[in-house]
Amino acid sequence: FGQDATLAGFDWGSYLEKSGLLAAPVSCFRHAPLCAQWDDIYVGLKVEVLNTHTALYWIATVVQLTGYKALLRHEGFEDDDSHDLWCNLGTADVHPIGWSALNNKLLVLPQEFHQHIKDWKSYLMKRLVGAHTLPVDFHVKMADSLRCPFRQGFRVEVVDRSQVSRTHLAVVDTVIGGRLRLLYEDGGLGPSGEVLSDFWCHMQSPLVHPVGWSERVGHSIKKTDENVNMGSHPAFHKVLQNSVPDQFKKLRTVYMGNTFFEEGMKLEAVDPLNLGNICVASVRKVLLDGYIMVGIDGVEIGDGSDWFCYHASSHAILPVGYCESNDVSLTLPPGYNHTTFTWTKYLEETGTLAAPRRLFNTDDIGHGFTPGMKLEAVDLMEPRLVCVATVRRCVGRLLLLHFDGWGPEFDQWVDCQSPEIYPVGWCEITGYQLQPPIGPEPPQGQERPNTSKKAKPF
Ligand code: MLZ
Repeated sequence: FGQDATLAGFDWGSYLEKSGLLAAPVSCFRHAPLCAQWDDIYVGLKVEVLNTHTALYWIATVVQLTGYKALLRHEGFEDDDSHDLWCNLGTADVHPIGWSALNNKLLVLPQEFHQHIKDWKSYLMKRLVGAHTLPVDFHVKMADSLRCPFRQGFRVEVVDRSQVSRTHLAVVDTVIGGRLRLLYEDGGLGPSGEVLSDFWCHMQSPLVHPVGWSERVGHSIKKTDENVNMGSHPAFHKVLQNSVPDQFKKLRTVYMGNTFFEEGMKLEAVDPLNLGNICVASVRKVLLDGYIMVGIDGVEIGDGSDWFCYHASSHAILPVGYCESNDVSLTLPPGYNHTTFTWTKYLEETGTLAAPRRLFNTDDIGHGFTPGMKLEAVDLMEPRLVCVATVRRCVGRLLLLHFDGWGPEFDQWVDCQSPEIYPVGWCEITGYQLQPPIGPEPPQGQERPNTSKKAKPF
């Protein structure tokens, strides 16, 4: 029966069986294909599935679900799990019961059963009456949710990976599963035409914006160096087309009124260059449309080039005291230590105010992730890579992700609604390459060392 597991490279099914861990359900990932439909997908459903060896269809029951992958048991095997087969519901030739009949395909009893099921028509009837099956529009919905408003040649503004405080114009080169490969307009080409500087992000990433955004909100943007000619790259052969706000995710509108964030106010923020650290930070500048520039206390270079833009609704900025009340180790400015640091003293010493708690988006939204769940997650420091990962902690709407096989210094805090995390099986559906774990898993339960070492930007 079924598909060749090696075709997909890394095999989630046997990996999870070995670790005994669960995958986060598709319904946890709001931006993921079929998220809204996933309530209709559960253990016990019966489907018609193609046997790729015989090119015939037969009935199977979903006996386990991990992300998009279902473990199927063909009708007739009853309690015998020896022929169970993992298949990706997003890619496999699986259909609701009744589909074969409607589409003039044959449902054929596999050879193995000819012996012990004599009257298979009445056997099937008995098994199928009242059975639950896939929604009829399952594949239509799947195709709908894979549509993407971006294609090669679209221009966007995106964070400049060489200087995170500014954006830069870039052109979409490739789109895979809603993830964009962006080429900076003056990124440069190497001797054999290879791109010297690119950036990957999901189209709903907070790092990417329509053309004109930086000017509108007052964010700094790098001027494109006209001397660098990208013309020989295929993405630049297209008639370039400016992206528009409609193509992007709407952020919640924040009323800035007269008690919004103010320059100098203190907060806690995820360090954009060290995503495993939540640091003592300051509002450095207030832009328009609810955006602020944030600097990490004590490690700023001083010229503003390492400030980072966060929207007021971002999960990555947190009120003073958030780490302490959630038992997360706050990364302190150099020269401070955990035995003596208190926010009250620090605010007094620095003559500053804490940003008011109500300005932050810390709504607990009941996301459904729990520690130990597996998923496919972007390594945001090398955002081309989608990796095998595990939820290590859940704190409010934040998830601490661990990349399987990598040390805890690679762990990253992300929002539970981040568009850069995907259910198990997403890469297989979209054709994105999945980075398997490297080496043996390090022992569980290690605490992340609280270093302030800066990782290289992205
Ligand atoms: N070049 C990097 C790759 C790290 C990717 C880790 N992904 C979880 C390194 O080897 O450090």
